[in-house]
Amino acid sequence: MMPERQFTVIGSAESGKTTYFAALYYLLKNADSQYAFRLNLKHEILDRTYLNEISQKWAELEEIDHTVTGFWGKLELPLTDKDDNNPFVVFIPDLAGEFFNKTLESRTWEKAFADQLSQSYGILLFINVLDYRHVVALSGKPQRDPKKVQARNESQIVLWEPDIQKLPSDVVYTDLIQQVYYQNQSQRYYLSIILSAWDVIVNAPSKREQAFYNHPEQYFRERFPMLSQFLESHSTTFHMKVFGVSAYGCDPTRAEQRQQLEDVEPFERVKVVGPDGPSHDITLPLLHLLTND
Ligand SMILES: Nc1nc2c(ncn2[C@@H]2O[C@H](COP(=O)(O)OP(=O)(O)OP(=O)(O)O)[C@@H](O)[C@H]2O)c(=O)[nH]1
Ligand SMILES: [Mg+2]
Repeated sequence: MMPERQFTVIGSAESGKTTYFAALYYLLKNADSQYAFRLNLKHEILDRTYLNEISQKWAELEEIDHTVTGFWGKLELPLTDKDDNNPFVVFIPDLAGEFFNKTLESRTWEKAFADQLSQSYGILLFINVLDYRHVVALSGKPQRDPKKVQARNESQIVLWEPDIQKLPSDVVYTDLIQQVYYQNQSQRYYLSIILSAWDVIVNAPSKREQAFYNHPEQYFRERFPMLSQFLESHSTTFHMKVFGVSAYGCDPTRAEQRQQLEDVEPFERVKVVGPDGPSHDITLPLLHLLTND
């Protein structure tokens, strides 16, 4: 039997999960020797339909549809190291982001996900920088009478709602990671944090924001102070690396940016900024989980 490795993917809706896998599969399939490992073509994948469909869209710089709720995308990647030694298969399920919504309210996962998590020792955590929501200051006491609330200052009072699309990003992701921790306390995880749509940072209107481009870990510490502290104080459980990843290499909604990329080799479109600086290597977040360095 071929050795298998299970990884888990965590990320709210639109966090860049499917786009990353689309680019990863396309590039591994068409790679020469750019990466530390390659697709093992001798191994039959049961079902390539999903991977082929999303990777074709990525290659044509098309946006990929929102993953349908209830769907567990099959990502079965048979890999080997460069010399064709040590073949193994990586399983990474791609899920619709809504899957994570109800965990905030119920603080439980479906059994299939809990099982996946307990079998994994690697987690890919996706955060879309386009979708960052700041922590909101809670000023004033919550009022019972909604009319009085309106009279005081509507915008100051934020009522609690367990909605993953509205809560501050730091709160949402801290809650998700804490649940991973409390349900699997004896486990050790290699954790790659993927800050997706990283091209947005280099094109940001403020110089201060642009300066984060070569320092994704700094961005993460500044924008996710609560999660950073939690991970730091649980560093025996979570062995973390942060990557700024532009899987498209541009904003796919901007025609002029897409046009600029049309003549660029697919390998070179991708931009990944990791602890060792900028590169085009889409496999780096996966490599962190595989090599356990
Ligand atoms: N600018 C930019 N946008 C990106 C990039 N990668 C993804 N996006 C955008 O981010 C959004 C979400 O991408 P998906 O890959 O579909 O996200 P997902 O996590 O699979 O989302 P769900 O399937 O809804 O859970 C889309 O609008 C993409 O166009 C990138 O490299 N750059
Ligand atoms: Mg998706």
